Amino acid sequence: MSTAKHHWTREEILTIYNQPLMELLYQAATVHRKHHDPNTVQVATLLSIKTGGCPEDCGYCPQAARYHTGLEGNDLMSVSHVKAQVLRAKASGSSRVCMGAAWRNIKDGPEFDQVLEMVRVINKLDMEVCCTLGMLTENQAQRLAEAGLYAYNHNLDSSEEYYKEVISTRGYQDRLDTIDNVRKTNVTVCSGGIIGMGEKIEDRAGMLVALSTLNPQPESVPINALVAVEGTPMEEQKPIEIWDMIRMVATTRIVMPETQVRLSAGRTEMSREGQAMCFFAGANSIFAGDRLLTTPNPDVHEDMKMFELLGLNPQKPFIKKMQPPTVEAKDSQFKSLGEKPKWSRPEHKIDRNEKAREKEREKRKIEKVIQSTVNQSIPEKEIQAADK
Ligand code: SAM
Ligand code: DTB
Ligand code: SF4
Repeated sequence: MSTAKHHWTREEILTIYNQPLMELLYQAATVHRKHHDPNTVQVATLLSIKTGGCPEDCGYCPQAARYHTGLEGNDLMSVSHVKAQVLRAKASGSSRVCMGAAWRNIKDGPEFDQVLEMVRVINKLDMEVCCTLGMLTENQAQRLAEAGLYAYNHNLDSSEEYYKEVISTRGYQDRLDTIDNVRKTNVTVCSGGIIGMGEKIEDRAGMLVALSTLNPQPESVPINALVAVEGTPMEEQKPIEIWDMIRMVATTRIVMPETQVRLSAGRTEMSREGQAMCFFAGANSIFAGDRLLTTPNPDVHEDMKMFELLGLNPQKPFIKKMQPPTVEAKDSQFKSLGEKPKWSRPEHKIDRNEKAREKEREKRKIEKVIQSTVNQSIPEKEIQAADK
């Protein structure tokens, strides 16, 4: 039975976040030791199973089709390719796999069936399976649960107020509705956010209020530092200071004592000493592998050296909750309903998102002009050749 407090206010969280660092670290490490083994850190692996071409306008995301990030997109991966990647990850010490798809939402049909098959295959390899596939309905969550999904990742990203400055194609409540649908099943909830998008400390606290007042609290909370990708609306954001990450991790640990706090995007910019302080402050998971979804991540051998240096052990799977059983497709109780989740489409304008979109349009125009010039020059060459 959880004893976590669920009625944190923004003021209380700000007081925790802003206290002298040594007090904050001591408090967070004390809470951490009460609920977790301080020398165990979960190693998880990200797999981008469908890359790029997303219709949403998330200002941080290199996979949004409307920004010009030069990213090479990919269709949905085959089940056998996923299996091979997962076997590699398992061999290098990973106990959890998170499959990400650049989708706004899940659509019932052959692609979702293929993802369900991936979940079955990975669960049978005795790895915790997590997916992040965008918005979903209750029936879709039930089908994922039946296939053996352990966790669903759906981030709140920031406070409700600042979310409006980041995304215009969906609202905060849409995110909460998806989390609610996941909660109706046995699948655990993974939800966190990003720091360094230009938000205030009050927004970080606001996000932690939204997460910690969920009942039950999310079993997993990823804390990402923005990876400012060229071409996205946030390309010019300055990197956060390590102190912000340490304070954010420590505060997350204090307000959500039982959750797995995941030190996620942004580790390439962090020193070993900085990461060690994050582990001391309560982070107990990393994403390993030289790529996150589309951006670089530290080398796995370097991470293992860091574990050795700090005396950390990789966490075994299913420590916090039992492995879910897998039901085969032919025995499924939850049939496809041909559904798509409903969402609010606020469509307010965000200046920096509009500017980045305009840049993409301009670049496309130029590319078209170049292409048509090249095309026009072909008959001219042919004429010259014929003239010889
Ligand atoms: N499309 C799905 C969705 O939005 O829920 C899943 C994939 S999405 C890439 C998963 C999460 O990655 C986002 O919610 C965001 O928190 C994080 N993310 C994406 N781009 C990032 C970036 N440039 N820096 C840090 N975190 C990022
Ligand atoms: C999360 O909060 N962070 C991970 C995982 N959940 C899916 C993704 C980070 C993505 C960073 C940008 C990229 O590599 O595309
Ligand atoms: Fe699409 Fe997810 Fe990226 Fe937003 S974060 S643009 S929903 S892939």
